[in-house]
Amino acid sequence: MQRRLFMKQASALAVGAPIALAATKSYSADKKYSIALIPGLTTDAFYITMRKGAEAAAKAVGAQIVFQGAPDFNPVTQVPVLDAVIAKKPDAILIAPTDVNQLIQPLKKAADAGIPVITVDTFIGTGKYQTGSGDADFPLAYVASDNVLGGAIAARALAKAVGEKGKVYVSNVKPGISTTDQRELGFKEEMKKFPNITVLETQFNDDDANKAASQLQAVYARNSDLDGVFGANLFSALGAANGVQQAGQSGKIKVVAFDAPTSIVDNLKSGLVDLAIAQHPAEIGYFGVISAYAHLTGNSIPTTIGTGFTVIDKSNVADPAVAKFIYSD
Ligand code: T6T
Repeated sequence: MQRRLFMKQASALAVGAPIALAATKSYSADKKYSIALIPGLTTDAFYITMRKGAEAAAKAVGAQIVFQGAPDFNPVTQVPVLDAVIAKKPDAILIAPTDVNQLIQPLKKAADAGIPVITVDTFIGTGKYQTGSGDADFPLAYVASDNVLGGAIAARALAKAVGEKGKVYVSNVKPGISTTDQRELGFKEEMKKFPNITVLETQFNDDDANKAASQLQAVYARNSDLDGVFGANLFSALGAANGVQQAGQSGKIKVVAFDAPTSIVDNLKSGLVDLAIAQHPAEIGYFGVISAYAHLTGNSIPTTIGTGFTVIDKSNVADPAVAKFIYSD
């Protein structure tokens, strides 16, 4: 049984230079801190799993998590949620911003109100915080997967699956999301090492799996020699895989998936999906809360915390050490 674990967490735990930051509020060991967690959207297994990790950390330090989000991955619906959270004056805000630019000013309001902000999963601006430059460096820390690396892992896996030649494309959400932009970037950079693979134009699905499925069929209709697709997040991958199945091309058009919802198990076993790159969302939630707590209790924290991946395929999906990284529903 082949087991491939990509664990970067310990080595990447303090990538950013630790900066001494004075906690904005007085603290006491007995205080029960209220930490808000605003996901990209509430119904996504990725954020549901992140919440579990956040709750586990909150329990360990005696804090309270307020989980509040929007029904879709969209700044237009996320900003009012953020405003409502700011009005409740939590001790800290953890947020997965749904756009690199559109969340800067809304989050600045939280920082100006003295509420520490930590971004989880996604970032605003360049993602380089506490640098003293730019308008988006005010969050204290960024806790996330290395998404460029994730895209490169996907490219290598897809290149191998298609025999290092042919036509592939990226099924992605929409431009302006730090995570999925970086995955596409990492994927395309790595694909340059495979000159016999043509990367077709990216298809953007607005986080809608049905749209991703239709797009797969449309790309296949235009390219009957399509060899593979990289689904750059949960809904992109799920939709692309469904599209492959609906087109009767299961196992012929190769699918590499980012994220690992429960449905991935059957899709890997049946051969519809070749490989899934599971992030560690529980770890992101856990270290997000621990970072907030550390800051609130007067400790300095690293500006960047990198979490790991587990690469799952048919050969290791039944291994409990691997299967534990399948997301919660
Ligand atoms: O891939 C995750 C997350 O990392 C990304 O920022 C948005 O999509 C997901 O939540 C999966 O749906």
